[in-house]
Amino acid sequence: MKRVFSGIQPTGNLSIGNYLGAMKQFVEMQDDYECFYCVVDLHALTVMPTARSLHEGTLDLAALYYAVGIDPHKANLFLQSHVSEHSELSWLLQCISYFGELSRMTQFKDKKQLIESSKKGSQSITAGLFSYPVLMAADILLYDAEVVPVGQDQKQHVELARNIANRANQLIKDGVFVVPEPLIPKIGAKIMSLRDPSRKMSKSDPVDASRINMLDTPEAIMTKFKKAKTDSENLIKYDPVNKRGVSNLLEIQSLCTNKPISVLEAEYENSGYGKLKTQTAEAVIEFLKPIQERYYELRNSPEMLEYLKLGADNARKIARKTLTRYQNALGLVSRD
Ligand code: AQP
Repeated sequence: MKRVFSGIQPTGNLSIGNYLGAMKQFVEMQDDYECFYCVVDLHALTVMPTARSLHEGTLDLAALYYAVGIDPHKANLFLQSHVSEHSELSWLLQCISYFGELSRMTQFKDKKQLIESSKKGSQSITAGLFSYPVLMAADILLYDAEVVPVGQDQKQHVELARNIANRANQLIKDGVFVVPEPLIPKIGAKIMSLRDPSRKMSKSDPVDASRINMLDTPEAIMTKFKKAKTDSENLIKYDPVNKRGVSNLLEIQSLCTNKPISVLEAEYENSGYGKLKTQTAEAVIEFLKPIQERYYELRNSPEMLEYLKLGADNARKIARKTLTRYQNALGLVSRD
């Protein structure tokens, strides 16, 4: 079985964008791959969360993973900080990563710009925010993962992990790391903000109306979709370049109902945007209902903590082997 790794940071309210771009694939892959999925809590530290928001956000995200269908008997879900090999390998990889390549990461540039223009100012851009793609490379390479399911925005970071793996294979030891491939869905790879369809929907966007949170109430979902930004043409057509808002609604509805976009376009041929918005909201409400029910059952259950512990134990066995292999290749003297 091919091995898969992917993670999500507990940095806010998980949005339907995170689900459709990443988690949906995680669930679909469980039967055919050996899966390692992670709540990347160490990544969340890069934006200096409060202890309470990190703690609660980590458990919320773990419960959502299980609620969307991650089966603890098929996939290994764990908290990144429970497997200390992630931090250890990250340092070793930082020593073969270049300042220049990290400076070119568009996500760092975007976040830096956002922080600089906020009240916090440039003093709150941490070194961790800059180097976190190397920690992500360590996350992936530790598991010899061949496939990394992600949304479009993370493609560049997986490419960095590939470059680092190839560099280690050339400079340190041939074959020391498996070179991973990103897996990006054809539809849903970049769900856009409902308030500004030129921007990605993000769980940490300060404007709550810009996204559908996985735990939003039906009323909130309906209100957000009714106010979703579209255009003035009043023509329902899938054209993600010129009609980003309308295309975004069609993608969301298609993924939540399993109806192809071409079928939706035909159904809405003589309709206006009002109907598209209301029916997209209804489809999302219906789709999220069972997920929300399972989430509330699981969130404070003792089984969840047991599953996470089991996931971390399984993950650590593989992570330790890979780390030792790389330490030996580097020439670090073994303790044993
Ligand atoms: N809008 C999106 N559409 C499709 N996929 C998305 N992903 C994120 N936003 C969208 C995918 O979700 C996973 C979560 O990755 P992450 O937690 O590491 O953070 P991110 O990519 O930076 O996502 P966010 O929501 O924008 O988080 P914040 O606001 O904290 O930075 C990834 O696979 C990502 O591609």
